Amino acid sequence: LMSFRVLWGIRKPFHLAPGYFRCQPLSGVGAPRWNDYSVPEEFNFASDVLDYWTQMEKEGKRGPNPALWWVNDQGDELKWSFRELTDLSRRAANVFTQICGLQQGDRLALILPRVPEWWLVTIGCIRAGIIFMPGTIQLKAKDILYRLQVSKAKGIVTTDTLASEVDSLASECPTLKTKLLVSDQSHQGWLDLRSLIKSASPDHTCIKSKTLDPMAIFFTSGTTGFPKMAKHSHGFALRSSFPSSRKLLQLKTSDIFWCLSDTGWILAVLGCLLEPWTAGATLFIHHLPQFDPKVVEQMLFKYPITQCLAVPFVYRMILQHSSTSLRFPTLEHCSAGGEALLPEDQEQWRRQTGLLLYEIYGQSETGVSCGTLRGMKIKPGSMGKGIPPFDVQIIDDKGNSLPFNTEGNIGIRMKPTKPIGLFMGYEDNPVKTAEVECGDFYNSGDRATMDEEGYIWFLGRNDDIINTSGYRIGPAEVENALAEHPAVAESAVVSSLDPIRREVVKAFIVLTPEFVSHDRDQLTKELQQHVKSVTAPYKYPRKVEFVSELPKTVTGKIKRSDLRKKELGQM
Ligand code: BCO
Repeated sequence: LMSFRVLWGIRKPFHLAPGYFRCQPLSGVGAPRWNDYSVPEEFNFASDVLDYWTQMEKEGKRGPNPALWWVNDQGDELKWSFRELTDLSRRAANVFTQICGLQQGDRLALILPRVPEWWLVTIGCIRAGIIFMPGTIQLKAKDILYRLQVSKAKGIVTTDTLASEVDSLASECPTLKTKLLVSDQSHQGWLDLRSLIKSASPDHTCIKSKTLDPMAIFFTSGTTGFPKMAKHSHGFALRSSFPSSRKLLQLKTSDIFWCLSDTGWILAVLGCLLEPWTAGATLFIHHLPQFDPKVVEQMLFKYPITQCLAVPFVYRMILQHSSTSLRFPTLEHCSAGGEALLPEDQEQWRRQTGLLLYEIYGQSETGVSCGTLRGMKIKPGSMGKGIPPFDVQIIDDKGNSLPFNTEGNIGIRMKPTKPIGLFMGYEDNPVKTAEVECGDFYNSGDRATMDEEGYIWFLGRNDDIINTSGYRIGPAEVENALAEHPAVAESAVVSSLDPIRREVVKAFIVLTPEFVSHDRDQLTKELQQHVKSVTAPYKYPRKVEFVSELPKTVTGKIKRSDLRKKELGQM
């Protein structure tokens, strides 16, 4: 097999296909066959992709735009070229291995807001083979404790807002050896990542990672229990180079791409790292500690951003809060993912901005598995088609492909060969991994239909998982948080329709006798605040209903499905 480095050496990064990712005709019809790509045995995004662009810059073959263009509310701006990124991320890799003693295969929890160091840590980890585990800055002590313990993390990188929380639980994490801080202040017991990077050597030899070696772990919520660890290989990063993936956004070196995902999600690794930099484009980032649609709008007017990727809620909020024209001077292409896009939002965006809004779909287990490719006909309400090498089918509960226009689960073929980009499994959890295997398919648990043209129409979930504003929330996570409050005898948490957020978390609560006579509005606020304080605040119930009892089965199990169907207008 030709090495990926040689491949990049041909200096045609936008035309990788010929003879390399071989697409064989399927039964003579000329369509690319699923999972029929030659894959190099070794791949490393840092050395094979970023260092390629660094070389292009050195040879004057890339253009003047930076690789990273970062801004904040205070008017600070930072621009890093690929050359600087390479230099700094090599230093970061040396910090991890030489100063922290981390080794290939060790796990590092990464809980940072949108600060430039997030990119140095992710790339430094990729260079050193350290498995990074992104987490949202909204995580609270218990969430972090769980993550550190279950992953046996050797290190954590975070900011001073979470340093004390981590200190309060570090004694319960015997594997945790290294605490790295990104801050202007020093904190006892923590290493100062910025100054270590500054003084570290820029000479680092990138590991020769196998394409199927682990690269990252994403925590993802399930119907029961605590979040699972979806593990991805370096091949996940390789998938962004596949011609089929490149068709999605069709980024060029001259593009300035803004992905608004929080750094804790797989969407950030895709949209704020792999997609733009595979194309040699500029990644634009606003620090945006608090989401504000006005700020997003201002940025789209002020900076020469050409492409934007965000959850549908972000576009909806821009439309709702804007009183002026939304004809952005340089914006050409907009994509939405993380939750279903409403046709009315799509239409309003088109009317106000003159731009189409393209939908993408995926999960922490899959990355982007479906989408409307740039330039492809948009069918409002459909999230587009499966993106090779994924063979996306609608399947029944036994893993049989269903006929067109028949409701079933969204499945991705994983047998006889697992396609590059699909997760490796839930770490240390063969039972949960087996649960999502359905015949020859990975079963996403998302319900949909497929029409005769291969467009997929999302219908929702038939389990208790809540998807709100692009967050996937397991009801048990919220119920456990509520249970810690003395007012809560028991609770059931479900998804509920909402005019602004489309779906929100709703808690049905049975009060303990002492609290039955308390003011309900006051209690609602107190319980919401309580959830925000014990777990990541995005999970808090935006709706609360106090009930005298919860619907139960004869064996005493709470029937969440009855409540959910009622809330979603399905009964
Ligand atoms: O609404 P409230 O103000 O009452 O509460 C908000 C926050 O104010 C609050 N909060 C945040 N940090 C806090 C805090 N409270 C106390 N302490 C803190 N440290 O908690 C609530 C959080 O809700 P939110 O995050 O939804 O807030 P907001 O401002 O409405 O944000 C809107 C979005 C759209 C920016 C946000 O919802 C978001 O980022 N959503 C996207 C998530 C995402 O990226 N999903 C992609 C997942 S990956 C995937 O789908 C695969 C695709 C291939």
